[in-house]
Formats: sequence, C-alpha cells, structure tokens
Amino acid sequence: MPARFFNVIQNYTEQNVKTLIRDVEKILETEKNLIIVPKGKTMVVGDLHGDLETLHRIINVFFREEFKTLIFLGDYVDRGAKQVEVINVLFYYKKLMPDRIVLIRGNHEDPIINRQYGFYDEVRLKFRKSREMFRDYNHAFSHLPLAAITWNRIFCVHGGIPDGLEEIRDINLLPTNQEEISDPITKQLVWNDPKENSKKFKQSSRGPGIKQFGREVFEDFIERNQIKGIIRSHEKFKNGYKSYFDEKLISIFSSQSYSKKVSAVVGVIHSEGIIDVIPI
Ligand SMILES: [Mn+2]
Repeated sequence: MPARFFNVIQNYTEQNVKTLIRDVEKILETEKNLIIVPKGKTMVVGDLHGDLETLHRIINVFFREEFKTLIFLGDYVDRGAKQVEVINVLFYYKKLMPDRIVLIRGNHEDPIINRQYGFYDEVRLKFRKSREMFRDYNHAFSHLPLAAITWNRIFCVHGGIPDGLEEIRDINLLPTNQEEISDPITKQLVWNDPKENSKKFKQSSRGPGIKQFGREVFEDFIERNQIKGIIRSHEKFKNGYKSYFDEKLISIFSSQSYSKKVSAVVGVIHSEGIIDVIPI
C-alpha cells in the first residue's frame, strides 16, 4: 500500500493527473448527493487541508485495521503544504476503490474559495498548464457528494444541518454540478456550524446565507430523519474534536497544517451507532 501512495505523489506526470481527475469525475457523476454507507467498520476523516503526513497515517490505519469504508468530510485543499498531493492521493484511492472511499464536499472545494486560500497558487507552481488543471480539479469538485448516511443512521457532512431542509433524502434533489456553490441549502450543508447555547438557526459571522444551528433545530432534524448522531468537521480544536448536544454531534478535525500543537483525530463508527474519536 505505501508504495502506491508514494507512486502517485512522485511519479505521476501532468497527463497522468489529468487522466486521474477525469476518471474520478466519471465515478463521481454516478454518485448521488447523499451517499448510503453499508454496514462495516467505518472511519471518518475531518478537514485535511493539504496535510499529506496525516493522510498517509490514515491510509495505513485503514488498511492495517481492515476498515471497510473510509469517509472524508471535505476541505482537502487550501492552507497546507501539500494540497495537490493530498487531492491526487484521495482521487487515486477513490478510483481504486470507488465503493469504499467516500469523498464529501467541503466549503473549500469551490473555486471562489480555493482560488483565494492557497490551492490556485500551488496548482500554478506544480503544473505547466495550470489554468486548465485548476479548472479540471474544480470541475471534478462540483460533482462531489454533499453528505452520507451510514447503515446505522449516522449522518456525515462537512458543515451541518441547513435551515430549510426537512428530509435528508431531499439532498438528492439539490443541483449536482455547481462549481461555485450558490444553492442556499448546499451552501449551508458545507458552511453551517453547531452552537451549543442556542436553540434555533442564527445568522453566522462567517458570511451571508451561513447559519449556526442550536439544540432545538438539531433535535428536530435528527428525530424527523431518525438519525442517531451527526459527525461533521469544518472547525479546528486544540485536541482535535468537540462534542455538542449531549454528544449526539461530534465535530472532528484531521489536519496539522495549522499547527503541530493541534491534534489530528478521526472518528470510528461502531455498529451500535457509537462514534469513537481516536488520535491519528
Ligand atoms: Mn470548512
């Protein structure tokens, strides 16, 4: 396995990467916005932001401990040192095992954001036809699914629950190929944050159309959709995670790109619907 991992990083030509992106895009086009995750040992990964070392450890643990499914919650690019390598490795494994690797869209898988926060600059450094490659990556990102629901009713999403979404199956009705995210429900799925001492939805300081969701709307949402818990990412914490709403929502972060002092963690979903957080 490690040999494959390093082959993608070191030996892929620009043409190889272009082909990889196109092949993964074809796979993503066949997926629905809401992925159904079958029964089995499942690992969930938070923001990576170009942290290739942590991704390497994650892939090692995935194979060594015989996980069935590996769900990534988005924010693969921007900020860190090896964004192009991280997305290439993720695409490589997605192509190799399309049913076992789930790549959910984060708010940084949007050209408006990743032109500004590092990805565009890295693509310019690493490719000759960089404009074309930037366009290809973002075109593929536009096909990423927006959420997943596991066999035991754990809902996985980058940001959180949106104001205006009643049933999670309606996620499949959202527009599928927007490069710049403008649909209001899609935007909230990738941008919203939980807020412990709040009840309803509140406008977020992150920007227009983005909200914080409180306990009451959270509990309504999980009851209406018969969800046991939610695992999401999108915020960093010193020890890598934080739980909300009587531990029914876990927020995890899997990148040390900001600081080595911040712990990277992953979530492990057990059959009883319990989520364990483990350092990686
Ligand atoms: Mn985010």
